[in-house]
Amino acid sequence: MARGTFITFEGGEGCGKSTQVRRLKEALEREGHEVVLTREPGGTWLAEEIRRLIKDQESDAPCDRSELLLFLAARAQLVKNVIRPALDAGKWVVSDRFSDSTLAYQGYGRGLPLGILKEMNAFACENLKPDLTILLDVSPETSQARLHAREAATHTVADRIEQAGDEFHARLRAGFAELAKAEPERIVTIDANGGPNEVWEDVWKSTRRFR
Ligand code: Z5A
Repeated sequence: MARGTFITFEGGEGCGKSTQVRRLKEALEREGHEVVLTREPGGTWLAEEIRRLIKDQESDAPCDRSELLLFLAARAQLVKNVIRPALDAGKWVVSDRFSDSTLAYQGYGRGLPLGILKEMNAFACENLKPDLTILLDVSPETSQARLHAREAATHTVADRIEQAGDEFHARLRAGFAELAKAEPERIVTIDANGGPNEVWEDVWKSTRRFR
């Protein structure tokens, strides 16, 4: 059986990944594909527990290195128990974030060394790489506006990582752009400042070569 197709979505806060991930799953299923949807950190019991520790921990919040190791532990579990088996069964896997987030957030954002992060990423996911990564790029203004609107609508507050300052988010955006420049075949950058339908048209087009 042919291996399935692995697509990941990446980008900064409020870029609209989750919205587009859901649309992609529905559209692929309408075409008759079997699709497994997942997110990082998360997607298994253990990885969801780790997600809670990373995002919501208020006292004794993880330091940069333990944060990295927690993300990698969650990824190793997700790859072994969910992503690999689905790909081996010929399914599509669509993930809301994957290993590029580690390079962008822990590398460009927190300043941990990229070379080591790449090796640790490869170790955690046994060298698995996405076939296609869709990078949704938004300006800081769009990101802020969407997050504020969501907080107001859902009566929630920004989590520990979202609260990192403007400089962190600027490094993050520049980091994602560098990653895309280094791997233009795999990483497709989409201007995601427009409305959901506009962004969706570009997302759908970018998957054409795999369908
Ligand atoms: N992280 C890391 O540091 N290292 C790693 O290795 C990994 C992750 C894997 C996960 O949090 C955090 O972990 C994340 C990175 C870090 N940092 N933070 N914080 P998460 O999963 O809770 O959050 P997120 O990945 O950043 O996603 P998000 O905040 O939920 O946003 P989103 O998925 O990009 O967007 P959305 O939910 O689709 O949309 C956000 C809002 O905008 C929502 O109200 C939508 O209705 C609205 N929206 C969406 N699209 C549009 C358009 N096109 N126009 C207008 N409004 C829109």
